[in-house]
Amino acid sequence: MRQITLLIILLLCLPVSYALVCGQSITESTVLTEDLYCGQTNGVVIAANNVILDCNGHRVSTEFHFEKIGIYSYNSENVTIINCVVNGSKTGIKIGDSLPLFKEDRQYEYPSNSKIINNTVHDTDFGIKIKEGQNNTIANNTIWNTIISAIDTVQAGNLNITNNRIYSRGEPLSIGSSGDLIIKDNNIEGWKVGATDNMISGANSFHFIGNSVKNVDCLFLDEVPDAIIVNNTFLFIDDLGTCIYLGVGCDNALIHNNIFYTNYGGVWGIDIAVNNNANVSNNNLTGMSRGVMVIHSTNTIEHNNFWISTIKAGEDPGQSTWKNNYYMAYDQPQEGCDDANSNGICDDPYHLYGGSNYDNTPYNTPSGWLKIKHYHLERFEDTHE
Ligand SMILES: [Ca+2]
Ligand SMILES: [Ca+2]
Repeated sequence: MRQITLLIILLLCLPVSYALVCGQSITESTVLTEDLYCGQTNGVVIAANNVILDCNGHRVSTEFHFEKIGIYSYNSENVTIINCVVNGSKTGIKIGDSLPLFKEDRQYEYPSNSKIINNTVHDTDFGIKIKEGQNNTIANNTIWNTIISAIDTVQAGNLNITNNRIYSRGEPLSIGSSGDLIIKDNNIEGWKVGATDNMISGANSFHFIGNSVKNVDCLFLDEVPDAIIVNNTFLFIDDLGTCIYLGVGCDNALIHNNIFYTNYGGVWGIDIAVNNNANVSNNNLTGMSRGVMVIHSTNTIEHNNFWISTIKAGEDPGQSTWKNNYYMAYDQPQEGCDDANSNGICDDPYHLYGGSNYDNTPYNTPSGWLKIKHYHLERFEDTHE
């Protein structure tokens, strides 16, 4: 009897598989069995907690630009949306709303713990939108040809955006007022540099790690203190703008081990503007005429390779610390870099553009600091054989 009861409970927990009609609200986990072509109505509305919507590769299609939503989880918690193909509509997939949940304990809360995984969203104004939800995950999705933004969040605390492929004609990322924000291992492509940014504003903590960013003004941060920007590749082609711009309230940034590449000379690689205590280290900046700008701020710029042919590898009126960098425009005797004592460091300092600041230890070969370490290690090993 107990086994039969368990079996019945198990069967009740399994998702139902049946053909939905457009605009239908679901309150239990559901597997889609056919495509939905919905014209000018919403596609699927999720109206209960703990629902899994598995489209099983099926399409939810509504009219392009029309003020509707492909898949809408309205004020529900712990919702999972997987394996859906969504096109058309104003917004492809939306979580949350401005109306808070009214919990049993009479505390207002917002919909949380949603997972949007392994979906394809395309040809919408907004791709995936989260409004006032907490602890949500957007992972392994493909989002392309979005007109306004691919991932758009407002007041979405503790958000994890991982391993998505994004191509947006508008802003790839538009993230406002997040708690802890992790953006990791995504492939993010814009339509045109100078036209759109990846815009991040008001995060408590921000980890931008291992992403590939192309054809968009790479990162525009506003009120994002303690940002960690590590191990990314930024390709910004034909641009007149800035790759990473730190606006107000962005102290203590770590910008480390990134590749910046452009083919066009009119750009800033990193503009730190008015912020303090940034550490810009071990980056490769190639092709732009202007590498790092720090104005009226106290930061440390070290162990970077500036593959920049002009004198504006670094611009600093005077407050920041520049040390142990490589400057392509200052690595040979005819450029003023002599190395009479053969220690791999130019004997005279490198004069930074825009004031009277210097890098007192400019290396004369790319990543020369690593070679010096190897040299000493080899010497050590030689003498201890
Ligand atoms: Ca040179
Ligand atoms: Ca020297």
